[in-house]
Amino acid sequence: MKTLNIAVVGYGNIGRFAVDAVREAPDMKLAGVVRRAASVKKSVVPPELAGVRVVSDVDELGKVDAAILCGPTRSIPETAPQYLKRGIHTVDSFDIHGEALWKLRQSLDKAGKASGCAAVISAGWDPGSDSMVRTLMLAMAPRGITYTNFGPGMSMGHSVCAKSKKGVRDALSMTIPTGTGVHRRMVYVELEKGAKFAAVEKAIKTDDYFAKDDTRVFQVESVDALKDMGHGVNMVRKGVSGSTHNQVLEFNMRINNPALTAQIMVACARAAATRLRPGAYTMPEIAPMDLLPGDRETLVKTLV
Ligand code: NAP
Ligand code: API
Repeated sequence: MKTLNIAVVGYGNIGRFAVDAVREAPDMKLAGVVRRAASVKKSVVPPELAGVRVVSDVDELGKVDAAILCGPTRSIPETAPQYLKRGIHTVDSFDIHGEALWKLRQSLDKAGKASGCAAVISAGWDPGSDSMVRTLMLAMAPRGITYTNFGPGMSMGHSVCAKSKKGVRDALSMTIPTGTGVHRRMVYVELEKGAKFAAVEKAIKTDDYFAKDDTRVFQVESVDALKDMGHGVNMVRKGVSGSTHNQVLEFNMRINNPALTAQIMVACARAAATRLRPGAYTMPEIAPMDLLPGDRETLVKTLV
């Protein structure tokens, strides 16, 4: 089995768990961690990174097969092409569903084809593995309704978005399921000195991440005191196979959000570096076996 050299880009919640998942993968080696220059300069090296190369430019790491991009979703359209043009396959967990996700796929498809690389976009659990489950459910019961009910749990994407607003020191966005795929967002913010709560509340509620949901914002003394990175999903489809009604399909999980997201991104890095042709892919476009290490014939004999 070829050993893949993997770079983890951005050392936040997902980045930390990505380092762990790469270390546990039988076919991967951690080439190093790429951080913004200011973070490399400022930070004391955390004990788990002792002996790991932490750099601000991926070129310092030598040959890298794939980069796992763990920065904020909104940084991905600018960051991913920089890796693709260097001949490095990419994986991101871009989580703004719909048009924005589709546009990212269009632009990275061009960039990947130009440099002979694969980009797996929106790899995580939602979008990501949940998207694969939704696709499969649709094939199993083509007519019907699927409800995706999240949480209760911490959405990293919404928390990152809330934290990016001017005057916010830290933020936690909890997703509360109210049934039939509808959610309330409970957002807890710790403010910088002098920040105006009303302005922060407005900036959060009008952002695309929150605008369509019932969003309630609360000022708190300490976000850290409230934080629990557990999350989960209940997906249920009730529909029709052929002309037969009342087919009920259900998928449930309770998870540590960044640990699962990072593990899935690592599996997608394997597919990008060993299986996929140049271009951009979302997870439902990838054969599930391409996510696994090991020989295809053995997998067919033992898994199917
Ligand atoms: P985080 O803890 O804030 O970490 C992001 C890291 O990226 C930071 O620690 C920083 O690392 C780097 N960074 C910060 N600002 C940046 C910028 N403007 N440009 C480039 N890099 C920047 O965030 P997280 O909780 O790991 O979540 C990251 C993203 O994952 C979220 O935005 C979310 O959308 C996505 N996500 C997706 C799924 C899914 O299922 N699809 C699930 C969970 C999360 P350095 O200081 O080391 O540079
Ligand atoms: C939510 C769900 C899951 C988010 C999963 C992932 C994240 O709002 O809780 O950022 O944690 N859409 N995109």
